[in-house]
Amino acid sequence: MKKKLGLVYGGKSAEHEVSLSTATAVTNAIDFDKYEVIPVYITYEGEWRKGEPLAAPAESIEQLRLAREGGKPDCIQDFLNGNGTPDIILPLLHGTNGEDGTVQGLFEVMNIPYAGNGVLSSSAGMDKVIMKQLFAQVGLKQVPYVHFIRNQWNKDQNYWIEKMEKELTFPMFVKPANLGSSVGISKATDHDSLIKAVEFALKFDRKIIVEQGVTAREVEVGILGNDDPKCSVLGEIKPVAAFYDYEAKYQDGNTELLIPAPVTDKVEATLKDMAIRAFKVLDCAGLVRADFFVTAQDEVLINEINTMPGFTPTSMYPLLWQNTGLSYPELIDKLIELALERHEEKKKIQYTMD
Ligand code: G1L
Repeated sequence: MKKKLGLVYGGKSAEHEVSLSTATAVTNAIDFDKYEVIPVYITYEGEWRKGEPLAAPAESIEQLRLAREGGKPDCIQDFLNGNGTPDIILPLLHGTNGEDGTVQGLFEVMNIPYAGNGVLSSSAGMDKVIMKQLFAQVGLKQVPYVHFIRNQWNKDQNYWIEKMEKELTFPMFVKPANLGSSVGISKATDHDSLIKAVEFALKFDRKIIVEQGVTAREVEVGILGNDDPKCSVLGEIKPVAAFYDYEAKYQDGNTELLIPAPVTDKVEATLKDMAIRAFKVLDCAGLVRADFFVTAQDEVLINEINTMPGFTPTSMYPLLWQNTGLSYPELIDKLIELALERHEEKKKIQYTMD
């Protein structure tokens, strides 16, 4: 019997289209002799539509944008009733309800194995402040930052401005704490732009983080595994043009990837050790991409970890593993294997005293 593999993609998110391309790429890498691939499309409105099993890889993203007729609406109900429930799920979703742990919680309740991070690491990884507090707990070096909530800002704006200007130096990066993407982020270069940046970020979240800007190289590593995770080779993101702001940075063509990243053996060892500690302190599972700053003095600072990294064959995470000797199809197989392994582990847990 082939295993029924559910691909859950789309979603109520700005990254809906990215999710569709990712799902298309994944269908092109899956072994159809081994798996029956079931597409589950979540519309922009949040409606779940489960399609018929795919006979072959999707030829375009449009094929995966399931119409209501093709898929039944509200298939969450179908899932819960056990009609054609997948044996294992790949959640290819971004942002709210995708990588914040809520959809992972649904799969937990349904007792279906799923690839990637669980509820705790997904939600902790979505909140930049919580993530940094956990990093600090295990002594990971990071850039200085200040954080507060809307209510605190409204009560005493001057206190917070003074605190930021005392503890941090310009430029500063002002960010909503809870967003996966770069919406609401801006750079503050002086007192006035700092206030504007905070007011702007507060439109997108009630919790704000203000980070000190650093002049450093950006180096990333892929981590793969469950209880004994392993690191990939390192990759560096090099901005090509002089413009190095948040909008421009991740647009196609504005950066160049260097794999492996040209760093010393010592930097590489330090970075990998920090990456594993970060993975463990958030209790991650399956995969994580960990992002670092490496200064001109070879100081290594952790920036953040991404529990749902970009995942097309040309994204950093799959490229890092390809350069480590694991092809894209092999990587997907490994993530499925890790999901099943973790599910088996969970089954061993005793929930009652008798
Ligand atoms: F389930 C996997 F394979 F672990 C997995 C799930 C999701 C890997 C990578 C991703 N990433 C994404 O879904 C995305 C954030 C690129 C979609 Cl928008």
